[in-house]
Amino acid sequence: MVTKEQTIALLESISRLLELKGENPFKIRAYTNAARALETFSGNFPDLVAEKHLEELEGIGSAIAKKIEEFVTTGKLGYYDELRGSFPDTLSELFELQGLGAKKIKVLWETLKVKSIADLEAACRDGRVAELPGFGEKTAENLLRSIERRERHSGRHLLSEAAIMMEQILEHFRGHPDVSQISSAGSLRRSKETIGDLDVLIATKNPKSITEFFVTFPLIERVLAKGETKTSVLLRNGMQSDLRVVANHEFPFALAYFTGSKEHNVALRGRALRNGWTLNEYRLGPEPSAKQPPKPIPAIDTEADLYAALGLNFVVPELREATGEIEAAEAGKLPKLVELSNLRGTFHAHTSSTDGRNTLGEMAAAARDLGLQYLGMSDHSKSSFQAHGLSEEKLLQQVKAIQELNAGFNGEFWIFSGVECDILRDGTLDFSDEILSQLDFVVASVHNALTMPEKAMTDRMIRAMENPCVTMLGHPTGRLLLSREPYKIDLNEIVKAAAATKTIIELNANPRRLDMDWRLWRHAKELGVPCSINPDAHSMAGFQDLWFGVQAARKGWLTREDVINCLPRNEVVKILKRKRG
Ligand code: DGT
Ligand code: CA
Ligand code: CA
Ligand code: ZN
Repeated sequence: MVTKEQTIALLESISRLLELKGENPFKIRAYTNAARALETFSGNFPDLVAEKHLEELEGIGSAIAKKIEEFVTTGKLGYYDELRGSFPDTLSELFELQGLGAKKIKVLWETLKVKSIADLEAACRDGRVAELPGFGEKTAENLLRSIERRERHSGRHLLSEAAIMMEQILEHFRGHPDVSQISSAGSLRRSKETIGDLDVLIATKNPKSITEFFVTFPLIERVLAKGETKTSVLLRNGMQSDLRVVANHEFPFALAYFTGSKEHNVALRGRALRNGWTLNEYRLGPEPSAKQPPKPIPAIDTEADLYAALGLNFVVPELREATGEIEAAEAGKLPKLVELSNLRGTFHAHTSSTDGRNTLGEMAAAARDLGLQYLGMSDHSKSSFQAHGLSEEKLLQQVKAIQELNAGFNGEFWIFSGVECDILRDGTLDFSDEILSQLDFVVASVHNALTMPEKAMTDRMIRAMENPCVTMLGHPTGRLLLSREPYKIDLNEIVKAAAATKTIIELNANPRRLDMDWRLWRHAKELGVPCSINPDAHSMAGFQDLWFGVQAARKGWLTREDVINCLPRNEVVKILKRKRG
């Protein structure tokens, strides 16, 4: 069945193709508007289409409504296939490059016959791109850099984007009579911050029917390989997906094996061997070459049974990275990891007064609708002019507006007033202590002068943390996954300084950031540095990112006791105040 997300992807593809054709802007906008309208529609999508109510959504006209109906009822859209036919398939990969939109791609295609990234690289290198009107040498250089960056991260994708696509695949199989068990596996199931390919595992009595049905998934670009137990496909968004099909009794073994990580699997196999067993993706059996007779093998119906058979407590997929989880599972010392439902509130959100999309009231309502009891607002400070940072005056006005809103909540919800204050080049802050001390909390972040040498950058952040007004350090490394490297800093020193200055470190939940990285949290926890899982929300929908933050915290072995926004309001207040004496 065609889903809302697939329809949105289709509408967006159409608008890009129309732009490439040079169609009039109104027509192009009609498709992007329709995509936006579906994004915000929260009702039942199949019913909306079946009952012919599409046109009632603002932004969808009758022509597009008809196309959506055709796509949803037949799984195809003639108009789209025709449009696609007029361009080479490889042209779509150009859209993956930063700094290149449809207008420029159109020029490159029409004047230089550039139809792939390889063509573009050649045209940048031999100077043809620099000579094009509206391009120039600087643009050609930037494009080369984008191409290099893409190669460096080649084929990896953000967890958030992979997760959406996986939902679509699982949705495709929903209700299929031959599916006995189904699960995602691989790095996605482990909630890694970036994902190579999408691994799907299905247990069935009828592998043929499952494989045939998989290749009818509407978002497939090309089938790469189709076999009895494994099928690989390339999806339209450039991701690859591997489907493995097994028998029901093999499922727990295959699920553990294909979830990985490889290193975790190796450790499991080693433990099996000590009992005289061999473990692979299909079974746990006696090891023929074992010196002693194997121990009896218990019945295994689930992954948990498998861990139990190996003398281990169940290890959740997030922890299967071979960083000591096996030893902890053996000793019964795995931590009880934080869960999304443990969050009582959150910090770090922006409003339309700076670069956010919603008002203070709307952001508060969105946080409250998620069941949170408090929200810490932190718009940008004045030096972040590209993000429309607040002046002192505007900031104090916002503090007043927050007080008024709080008075109306009757204690059922609370907004903390704060700011995301720029850390200036020398480690001083963008606002004076006199201003900052009027706020409930301060997130201090680096937003400019990103290319300092490591020692200078580290000292800069440490100096900021030494200010008693600074409650927490925002996105400590500034990395943007798959697009911008972290600042050069000594994170161990930063974590040490956070402990010494009683500064909280943010786990920025934006799926492009997930900063500070999960690999450092155990160290931070040992030193007693608290974590705050912050959405860095720029719209009401931004609070949804908290899930990614929680998954990253879980990968970092954090429990609810390690995360300050699991505390009720009256207790979190004490933590916010503890540096200020
Ligand atoms: P990715 O796709 O690069 O983000 O990472 P994974 O972990 O999803 O890796 P992938 O897709 O190559 O393979 C899925 C899982 O299958 C992997 O986590 C562990 C298992 N696996 C794959 N190849 C091997 C192998 O050679 N040995 C062992 N022990 N396990 C393997
Ligand atoms: Ca994978
Ligand atoms: Ca794979
Ligand atoms: Zn920021």
